[in-house]
Amino acid sequence: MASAPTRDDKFSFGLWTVGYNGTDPFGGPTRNALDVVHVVEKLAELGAYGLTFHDDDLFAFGSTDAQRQTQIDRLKQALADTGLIVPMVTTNLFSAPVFKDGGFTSNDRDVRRFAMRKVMRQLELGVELGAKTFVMWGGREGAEYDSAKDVRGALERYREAVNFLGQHVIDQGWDIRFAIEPKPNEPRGDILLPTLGHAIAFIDSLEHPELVGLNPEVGHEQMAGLNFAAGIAQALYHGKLFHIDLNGQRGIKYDQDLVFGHGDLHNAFALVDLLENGGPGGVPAYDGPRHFDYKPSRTEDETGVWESAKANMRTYLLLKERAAAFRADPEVQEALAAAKVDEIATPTLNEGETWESLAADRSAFEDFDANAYLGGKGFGFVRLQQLATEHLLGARG
Ligand code: ASC
Ligand code: MN
Ligand code: MN
Ligand code: MN
Repeated sequence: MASAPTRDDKFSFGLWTVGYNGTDPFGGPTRNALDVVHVVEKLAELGAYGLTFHDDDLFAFGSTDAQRQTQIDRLKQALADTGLIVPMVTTNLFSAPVFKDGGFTSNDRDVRRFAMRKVMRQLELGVELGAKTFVMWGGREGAEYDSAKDVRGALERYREAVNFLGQHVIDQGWDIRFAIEPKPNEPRGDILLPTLGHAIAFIDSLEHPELVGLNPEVGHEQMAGLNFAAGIAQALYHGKLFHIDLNGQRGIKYDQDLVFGHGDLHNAFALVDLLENGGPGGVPAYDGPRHFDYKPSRTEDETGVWESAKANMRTYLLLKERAAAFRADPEVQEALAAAKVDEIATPTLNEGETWESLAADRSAFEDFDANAYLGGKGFGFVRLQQLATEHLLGARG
């Protein structure tokens, strides 16, 4: 059975996650607010290593400079007392009324300039606290009505903002990178950069693409009906997995933000296997924070909040243990070989092959028996998936 989480596991939580008070579009809070110092102490006690936050999570929107500083000082003291770190920060450009049509892409230019200043302020605080990643979740960057938003214009303003902030980081010599977090919809009817693929194409268009990567969230890709583990594999392929938001989602519906694993458990298993064993030679493919962006259900009391925080970490560690057993099982290794999973690593062309040499290779076409595949040997993918399922269920080794 998986051991208790330690700081080496690099588990982090948003202040807004365990701090979620249960408010949803149909009802108000079901829990009292949690103080940041209490949250830091509890997370440290439970084995997490990091806390992340939006500016407005720590000091309410509209706080005076003095109120803001008081909260920053209280957080700093709690970090010093517990040894917790702040690996990532982000800005809230979605809650305040001023952002009703977005921040970087509001049709109102004054709002866009205000949004940039709000981000600059939080960026500076993040650097001061040692954060290495600055997440950009553009929740309100979108529209409900096609006639109301010039999408090309909005993308150009988004690009202008990210280019500007990247140059700011370069000019200041700061050691922090940006991570864009896609989401298809909610709270807007349609959000710009709705999936990992859209965001990767956008990042490629930036002035300093090396400064900008992705913060994929499990549920956000699954809200678009996409395979999260496959999306992470592509993010890794492009060198863009800068950060990750782990949680659970059950199908295409509102953003559930369930505990990690309380959604598509098979996909969570594949994800942990990829993160932990997917690097060259079976080493971890990702060494950044394992960040939980979930919401303790509004049915729970504060005890339930901490139980759910523990559940995220425990499920991750259990899946890590199950994935290691899966990789070590000789029958799995044999099934992987039979399924030719490794053969995808072999280039399709021979070294130095030209179109002439391929055209002259009779074994590739004229003498190749394509018809033998009808009734011929299968790949055994289903057997492999059943082995994965049995490991996931703890039924083997
Ligand atoms: C973020 C982030 C989200 C949203 C959401 C706010 O910064 O990663 O998914 O904000 O958690 O409710
Ligand atoms: Mn430059
Ligand atoms: Mn979410
Ligand atoms: Mn998120």
